[in-house]
Amino acid sequence: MSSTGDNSARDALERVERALRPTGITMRGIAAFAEGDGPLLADGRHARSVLLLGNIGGSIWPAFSRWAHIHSGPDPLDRWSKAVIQPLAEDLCATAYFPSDPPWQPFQRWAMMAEGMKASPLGLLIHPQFGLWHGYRGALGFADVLEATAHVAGHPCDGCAEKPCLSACPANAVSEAAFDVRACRDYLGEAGQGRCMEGGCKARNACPVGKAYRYPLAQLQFHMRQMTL
Ligand code: B12
Ligand code: SF4
Ligand code: SF4
Repeated sequence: MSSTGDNSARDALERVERALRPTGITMRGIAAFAEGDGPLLADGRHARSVLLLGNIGGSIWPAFSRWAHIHSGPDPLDRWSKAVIQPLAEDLCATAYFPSDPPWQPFQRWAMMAEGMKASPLGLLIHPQFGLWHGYRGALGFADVLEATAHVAGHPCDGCAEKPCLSACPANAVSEAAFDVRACRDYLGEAGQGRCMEGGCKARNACPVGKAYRYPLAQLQFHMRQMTL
């Protein structure tokens, strides 16, 4: 792939879009890096561009559920994401990164660079349209400079006077200062079984932004189960 505005760069992005369309994974912005600042590529160079790939609302759930129905084993969502994204990386001579693979790549930092989003009190990045209902399934690193994507306008939490996410957590794990992972986990292990485990994180559900993108119940329950494994 070549540099900004080139036909080959545009072709590559179109190929990614076409290949991902049946999966519900979407292109979630491009983070641009100065020479030497990007993550390492498979060939030892540093990436100049990272294309983030992820879900918006329940976009991946139909394709992933069909796949999971016939592929058993641990970490199904991570394995499905790799089955979709790795061949694409090879096809485009790009390097694939995955959010759960150690050492953790800074997906949230990349997403902030790519789309200008900021963190909510839950630690999750909040999007003005999709709210807290989006995530990342992988990313593709390129040696070339790709055209950066537009940033979102504003940070929804700034204009949210009541901040219902802060009071909705039965474990008091969510505060403006920090997200208390331990309090959340302890709660999920016992009292949370019938509550957050069944209907999804109460703090996330309480946020009024992007309600139309809330995950379907089966997906909410799946993510909660994965978090406690
Ligand atoms: C470790 C981890 C966790 C740990 C948190 C441990 C901890 N002490 O923070 C656990 C397992 C608890 C967790 C839980 C969840 N996580 Co998590 N997690 C990660 C992971 C793998 C690494 C995060 C990290 O430490 N990064 C540090 C460096 C490497 O990254 P960074 O971008 O420079 O740093 C940012 C984060 O540290 C962030 N941050 C700081 N404190 C917290 C606290 C929490 C809970 C989160 C989510 C982020 C966060 O702010 C930094 C500045 O940008 C990332 C994937 C990734 N590779 O980034 C997902 C990730 C952050 N998680 C994600 C999600 C969705 C969740 C859950 C909602 C999962 C679920 N059940 O549905 C819950 C959140 C629960 C809640 N009530 O809010 C998403 C966030 C998407 C978004 N919109 O921002 C990510 C990006 C994974 C993905 N596939 O998209 N997570
Ligand atoms: S409820 Fe308000 S403060 Fe909390 S995440 Fe949503 S917009 Fe931000
Ligand atoms: S999953 Fe439940 S306990 Fe954990 S932060 Fe969300 S509301 Fe609180």
